[in-house]
Formats: sequence, C-alpha cells, structure tokens
Amino acid sequence: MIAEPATGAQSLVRALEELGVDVVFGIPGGAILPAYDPIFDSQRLRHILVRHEQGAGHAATGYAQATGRVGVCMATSGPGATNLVTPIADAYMDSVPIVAITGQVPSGAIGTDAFQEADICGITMPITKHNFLVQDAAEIPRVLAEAFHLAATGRPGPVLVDIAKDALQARTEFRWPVELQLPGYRPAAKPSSKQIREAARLIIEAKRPVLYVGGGVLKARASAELRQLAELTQAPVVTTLMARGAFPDSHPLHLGMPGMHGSVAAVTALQKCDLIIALGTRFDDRVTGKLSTFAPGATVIHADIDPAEISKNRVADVPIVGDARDAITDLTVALRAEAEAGRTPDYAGWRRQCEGWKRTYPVGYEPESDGSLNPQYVVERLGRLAGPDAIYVAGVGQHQMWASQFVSYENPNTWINSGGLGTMGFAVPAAMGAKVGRPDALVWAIDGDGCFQMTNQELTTCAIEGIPIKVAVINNGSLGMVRQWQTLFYGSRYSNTDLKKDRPTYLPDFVKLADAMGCVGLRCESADDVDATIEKAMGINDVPVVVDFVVGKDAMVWPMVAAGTSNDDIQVARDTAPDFDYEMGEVVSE
Ligand SMILES: Cc1ncc(C[n+]2csc(CCOP(=O)(O)OP(=O)(O)O)c2C)c(N)n1
Repeated sequence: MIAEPATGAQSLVRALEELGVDVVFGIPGGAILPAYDPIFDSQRLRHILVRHEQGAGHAATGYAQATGRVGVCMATSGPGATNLVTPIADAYMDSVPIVAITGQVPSGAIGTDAFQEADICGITMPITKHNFLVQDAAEIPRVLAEAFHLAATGRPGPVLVDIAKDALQARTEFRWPVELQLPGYRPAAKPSSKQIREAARLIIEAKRPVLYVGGGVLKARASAELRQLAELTQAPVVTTLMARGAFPDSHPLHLGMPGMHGSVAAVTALQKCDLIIALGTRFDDRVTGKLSTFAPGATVIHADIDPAEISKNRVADVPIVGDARDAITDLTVALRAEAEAGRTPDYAGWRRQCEGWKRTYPVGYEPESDGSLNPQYVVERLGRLAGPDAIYVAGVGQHQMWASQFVSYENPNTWINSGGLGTMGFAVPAAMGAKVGRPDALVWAIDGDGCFQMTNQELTTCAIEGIPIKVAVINNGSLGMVRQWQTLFYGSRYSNTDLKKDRPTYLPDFVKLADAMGCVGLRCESADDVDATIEKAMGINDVPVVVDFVVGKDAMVWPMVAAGTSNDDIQVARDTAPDFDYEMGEVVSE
C-alpha cells in the first residue's frame, strides 16, 4: 500500500506509472501545465511531444492497436482538448482502448467562458465509452484506474479524464492501490451455454455457413481459437476491414474481405449462405450494403461482447453475449462433443462453390491506360517485400482499400486503419504510435497524398524522437476515392478533388518535405524502380523514410458495391457484374 504526500499532478503521474503506462503522447498548455512538471521527473513515463493533438490521439490508437494495451494521450484545455475530438471519435468507432487526459480551467472558472475553456466532457459524451470531470485531487488515482479499466474491458473504447487545474495543483496524498467504484459495470458476461448449444445445432444443420469475422476477434486475441473453429467446421471465413489478419489470408478457407470493396467470393458467400456465424462484428453498412437485401436466406448466430450490437442492424436468431474468445472456444468445445456423438457437418459442395468464386474472381487490376504507375502494383510489391511480419497502417481512401486488398495479412495486429470513422490523416500518427509500441517491428504507413497533407508534421516528431517509420505516399495528385465517386456517379465532373490543378508535378514536393522534417525522402515513378526503391527504404532504419510513389490518377478500387445498393449488384469493373450462373451453375441447395 502506497501513501505518499503529493500534488494532484504528481498523483496523476504516479497513477499512470502504477498502471504500467510507458508512453504518453501529448502537448502541454496552461491548464495541463501542472502535470507536465512531474512528467519531467518521471523515470518510467516517456512523453512524446507531438506537433498536433490529433497526432497524439491517433498515436495512442496506433499504439493500442499494435500492442493490445491502452494508449494514452494528453492535451490542455479548450483547443488542445477539441483537437482530440477526431481521434477520440475514431477510437470510439473502432472500439480502441485509449485514455485521453485533458487539463480543464480551474473549477471556480468552469462555466464562465474562461480563457481556453471548452466543455470537453459535454463535447465527447457521445464519442467516449465514459468520461470524467475531476475537481478533487484526492480522486485522481481512482478515476485514472477506473478510466483504464473501462477503456480496456468489455467492448474497449476511449475514456476521457478532464482534470481541473486547481485539482492538479492541490496538495493531496497519493494512495495506491485504489478501489474501483463502478457499480453496474459488469462487462465480463460469459456466453450462455444454452445459446452455444443452439448455435452448435444450427452449425451442424447448415449447408452453406460463413464465419463472418470482425475486429472484436482481434480485440479478444482470439485468432488461434478462430483458426481451430474454422478448421474443425471447415466453414468458409470472411474477415472485415477491421479484422484483416485475424485469419491468415493464405488459408484455403479464407474468402477475403466482405463489403463495399470486398472480394466477389466473400460478398457472394454472405449473400448466398444459409447461416452467418458473426463473431465480434457489427453488420456495418459498408459490409451489408442495402440492409434489407443482405444475406436474405441466412439464419444468424451473432456473438458480441456488446449486447447493444446484437440485433441492432440484423436480427440475430441466436444471440451470444460474451467475449469473442470465450464464444469461439465454447462453440469449438460444443462442436467437438457433437462430432464425438457422430454429428459432423459436411460443407464440401458449398466450399467448392466458394472456391470457384475465389478462383474466378480474384482481386486484381488492369494496367493504367496512360502507362503510368499502377498504385495497386506498388501496394502489392510493398506487401511482398515487407512481408507478413510487418505492420501496415493506412490512411483513408483508395490506397486504404488497396492496402487491405493487395497485402497478404497472415498475423493478427499487423493491419491498422480507421475503419468506422474513416479519418483522413490517421496513417502517419498511428504508424508512429505502432512503432513506439512495437519498436522491433517494421512499420509501413501506406498513405494517400490527400491524407498525408493532413498530419505529416508528425514525421518531425518521429525524426526527433527516434521513431523510424516508413511512409509510402500513393501520390495520385487527387482525392482519389472521392474522384472515383465523381467518375462513377457525377458524370466525371471533378469538383475540388484535384490536389495539383495543373501546377508543377511536385507540389508539395514530398521528397523535399521529408528532408525538411529530418527524414529521408525517395521518389519512384515507374514500375521498374518499385522494388529497388522499397528495398532502399527498408535499408534505412535510423530515420523515418518517405517514399513518394507517383501513380496514375485514374485507377479505381474494384470490386465495388455502390453505396445504398444491394450486395447482389457487386461490380468487378465498371458496368461489369460477375456472371455467376454462367461461371458456376446453381448455388448448392438444401
Ligand atoms: C477528415 C476527412 N475529410 C474528408 C474525408 C472524405 N474523403 C474520403 S476519402 C478522401 C480522399 C482521400 O484522398 P487521398 O488521401 O489522396 O487518398 P486516395 O483516395 O487518393 O488514395 C476524402 C476527401 C474523410 N474521409 N476524412
């Protein structure tokens, strides 16, 4: 039991130390300044001074996604805190455990429109799992412990702790350990054995099941258990954008990613299946397409730790509330018992059908018509040369989809992206956080030139702090994903998506920009140079590297299910639908 005299600020730093925090990303300012004084002395906490609070927030997320631990960011009141809003919303949408600590104006000034006052608890109420306003120094250790517990347990998510400046300055006693006071918070529901039995029965009776795997499986660290379940049942698997890496891409049962830019095999298997086994996933609109037409013949087993997700978008026939690892393990045990009793499913015909779709419609691309460098080729080569042990972090847009489609993910926690919020500017700071959390891993950010221009200043942070990430800028000179929609749905009227406007090609010059930020900058403009440039970048490990891959602007992401339409209307190229009847014959029936 620790009991030592301290200020509120010292108490905050001591609590972070006792909670095992090793790194905090942040920027100081008036209201949080008392906390920065003891941070200066801490031997256990590393503070990384970012260039923008948004960078601190995404770095905390990248750290959390790469390590499975809670990421921590810190900011001052008012504009410091509001700059954290986007990464907090981002972490909320993707269920990432982060704790954001903000200074608040002194308690006597709260509500007076004091200098740099913003009601950050009010602002973040709908985008945090929970938030706290602390005005009493004695509460700081307990609130911190609660914040970490809330962020990391159950369905993970962001928690904000806003601390009034006078509470940081006040004299108190630091006591540790503390007792959590979270009445009513019971996140550790065990899956009901009755529901597990019912689910096992449905799995055995099914003819055309699909394991629909979401990010919850990664959060639950259940990849090994998932593989056992998949191999036991021999049911095909699809992994959502948030679950890439939860199941090896090279596994014969893997059909790829479902959804708007998913593979034909994954999208079609879900449409035609008779049973969906949804694990840690939330039937997001980007996966279901037009909901009323999604998987019309499927019975649904839905396992999720958050009961609010079950039957939110699609009614679950068998709801299972619990951690994905528990649910998967229990299902495997139940199915083994069935097998011992002689009841095993046989999906061979269905599997053959899915394999046919996979073979006939692999994710691919056409050469650029103007002879320019194919962005897909760059991403594909990067994936090959960096390999399955590297961590890949994407921005948002076409490059993100190509990074999901053309890199083969074999291991959990090697793919980090902004799935739910779709936050441009995510990649560079999230890669920084991932590299801090996993310093031995090769970390590549795959970014768009639009995204890169939002948060590249964190490369200066990386250079100064010795965080040698690598960034592949897929530079198509435009806001490519928006341009793609303009091509397809707005008659090729490119309103405000051209980032260059006929200016000299390099504006900004990313090579010079990299150099100015203390990084090595490289440029590659032809397919012949792609491998050598990537290898050169991989040979530089003392400073961050930025590679400007100048690519064609007309490449599009395919397959595509247009927003609001049915997954049945998936296109493999412009105005080109797969011809299932011709290719495959009728779907396996009962
Ligand atoms: C903060 C933010 N603003 C706007 C958007 C809308 N948006 C989605 S993708 C995209 C274009 C991204 O361009 P770029 O980074 O160059 O990537 P590309 O699609 O060209 O690969 C935009 C503007 C967004 N997702 N996030």
